[in-house]
Amino acid sequence: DKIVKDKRVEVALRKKVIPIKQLENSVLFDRKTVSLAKNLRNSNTGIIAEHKRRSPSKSIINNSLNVQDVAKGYENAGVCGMSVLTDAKYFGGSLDDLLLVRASCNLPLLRKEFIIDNYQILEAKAYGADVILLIAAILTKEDIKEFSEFAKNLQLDVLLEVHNEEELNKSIMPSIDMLGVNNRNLKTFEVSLDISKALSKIIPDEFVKVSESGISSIEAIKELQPYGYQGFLIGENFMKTDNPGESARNFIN
Ligand code: IGP
Repeated sequence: DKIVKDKRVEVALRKKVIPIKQLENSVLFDRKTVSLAKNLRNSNTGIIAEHKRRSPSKSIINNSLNVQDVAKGYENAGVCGMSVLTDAKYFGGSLDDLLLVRASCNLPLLRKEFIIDNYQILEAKAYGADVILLIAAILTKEDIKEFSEFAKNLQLDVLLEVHNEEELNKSIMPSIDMLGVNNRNLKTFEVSLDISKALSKIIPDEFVKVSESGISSIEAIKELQPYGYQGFLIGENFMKTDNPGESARNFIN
């Protein structure tokens, strides 16, 4: 679809500007990563807080905050990890956001991106990420295997995102650490926690289960925990406020 086409053009350009060798030689490339999956297993709140300026479904969410302040606020609140949108066109993010966040906190960081090429995984590592997202809806089973194994070799955790049973079935493999169920349909933008509830039953126990999108209350988390969810990816609900860190803290205490 459209996003994948845009990404292929973007990645081809990026490769010309910053060659692979240069990414591999960067200082952060040798940093010891932190495991988000491990953090989630040891937590009883499991919040992954997202930095999100805007989205295709909501347009502008928050354009006035400094990304480093947001990161420090989330870390002080005691979240388990942070997700940083790096897509510019649809979400107003960038790899510089990721770098700035890396410089301001010690949380495990997820590069939130439409990954279609190993090059983007090298970028994730070079700009300070600990985790990559793979979206089953835009990848083949072979892609998922290639990208997840590539990430594991770089000591990155892999969060694989699904929205239905078919996507889940092609995604079960040992190189995946966490299975994320997106409650939002990426085509219609409709959100329902029932998606997480239904799919939880067919996710094998060895994967950390993460529920993504449309989570706007502690009650929603309480509702999902009995289905085995240990991670909750929350963006808009925190970012739409003046103080996302404070909003996250309210979900933890
Ligand atoms: C966060 P929300 O509804 O709390 O802002 O959702 C996150 O789940 C969402 O940003 C997301 C996303 C994605 C964005 C989930 N999967 C894939 C871009 C691409």
